[in-house]
Amino acid sequence: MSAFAFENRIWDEAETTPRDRLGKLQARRLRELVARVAEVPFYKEALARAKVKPGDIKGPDDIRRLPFTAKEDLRQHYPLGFLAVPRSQVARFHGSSGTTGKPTFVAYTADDLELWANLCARFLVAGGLRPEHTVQIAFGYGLFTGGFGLHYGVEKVGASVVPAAAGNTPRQLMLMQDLQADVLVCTPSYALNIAEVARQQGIDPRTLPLKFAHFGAEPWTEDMRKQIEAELDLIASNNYGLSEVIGPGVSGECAARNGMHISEDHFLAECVHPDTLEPVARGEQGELVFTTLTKQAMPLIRYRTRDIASLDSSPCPCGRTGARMSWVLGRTDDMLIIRGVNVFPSQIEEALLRVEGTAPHYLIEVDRPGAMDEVTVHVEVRPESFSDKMSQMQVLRDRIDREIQAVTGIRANVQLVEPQSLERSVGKAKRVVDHRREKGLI
Ligand code: DLL
Repeated sequence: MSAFAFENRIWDEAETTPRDRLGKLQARRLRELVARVAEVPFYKEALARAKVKPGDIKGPDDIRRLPFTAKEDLRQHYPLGFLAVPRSQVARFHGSSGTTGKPTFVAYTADDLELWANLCARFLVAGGLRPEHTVQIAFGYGLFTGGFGLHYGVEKVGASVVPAAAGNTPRQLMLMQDLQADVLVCTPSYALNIAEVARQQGIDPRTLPLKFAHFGAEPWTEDMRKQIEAELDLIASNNYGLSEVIGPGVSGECAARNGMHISEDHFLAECVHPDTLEPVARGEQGELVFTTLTKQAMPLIRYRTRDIASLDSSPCPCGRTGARMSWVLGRTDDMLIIRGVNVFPSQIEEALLRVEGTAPHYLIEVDRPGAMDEVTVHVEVRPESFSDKMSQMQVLRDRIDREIQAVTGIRANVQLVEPQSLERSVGKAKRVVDHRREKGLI
């Protein structure tokens, strides 16, 4: 798709605030934020240690004087130690599922919910949503922020919602066809799952009524986008967010497709080296860090996302002035260190999608049977390319092997598996099984 394949519309004038004014607005909001969190025990202590008072904040760069907040800090103050308003002002809770079993809770006041709906409306409109659309939301509705966040965003724009929720794919197809949903909202991996189930039912996915899609909540790649757009014949946009910061609505793509505009009037973004925590040079990849400038119930200062991406604040032809973040390469906690080389699952995805005959379904298994790390990449073969002939499969395997080596620099053991043999997910896809972790080796 070329740039501006659909009309560029802007939801909120604030999205085009000139950058010098934006900087001043951020500084003022940052001062207010520091004053607001002064009674949150974690920040009270951290700000006292850093010897910073609200009046010390003169410009957005003064953010560097403030302390970081990590997921671990939220866990240590479980469940609601970061609440900055009286409990009676909380209108809703959400949470992110934790690997430890307990979620991390986030809270919203009524104003926070209103802001959230507006922020989702921003990226939805930037990605082509119009009031006349019918949007099928196939995200989980519950503690996960995907379902409710997008739901209220779509309603704010004035489009109609089909709150299908995640799962039951045959029913998704029925709803889509019977209600003529022309926009799909879910994870990119679930969109592929929907296309596959359609084919199994004898429906050509390209004949479904879908025209646009807004995907997010998991790392994916430009090649994956091409694949999904071709399979479902729609225009797919990427949007990003995380529950601790607000949920979806932190950033999203516009029609120019050159990164995801961050709503910088509400989230001050930094990109730091994950080890030194020093800012990386502009345009370099690093860990994204967000400060919630306006959130009331549970504001966070310098929250470390663990997401690796880069920032670009050069002008965008769409007129929005918010800096753009690149697509997320992956999370630092999903980064695999294989024989000393850093590898993100998204790089394996990129390599696989370059090879014709492979399906975009894969699972990376890592182990250390002896002294060395070993990586096995299980890759599904497309039904039309699957063959009993060893020689044909060997050629395919060799090509994948070469591509993985070219993209990541590591040798992997490639296992071709039959079509539809890997587990499908209805939400965030699980791409990695690391046996080294189970064995306590990492
Ligand atoms: O996934 C919020 C969300 C819902 C975003 C729906 C977009 C759409 P969490 O469950 O807290 O919140 O997970 C947040 O998901 O730190 C990233 O690692 C990843 N993530 C979210 N969006 C993207 C994206 C929601 N567009 C974590 N690309 C984040 C890559 C993403 N990764």
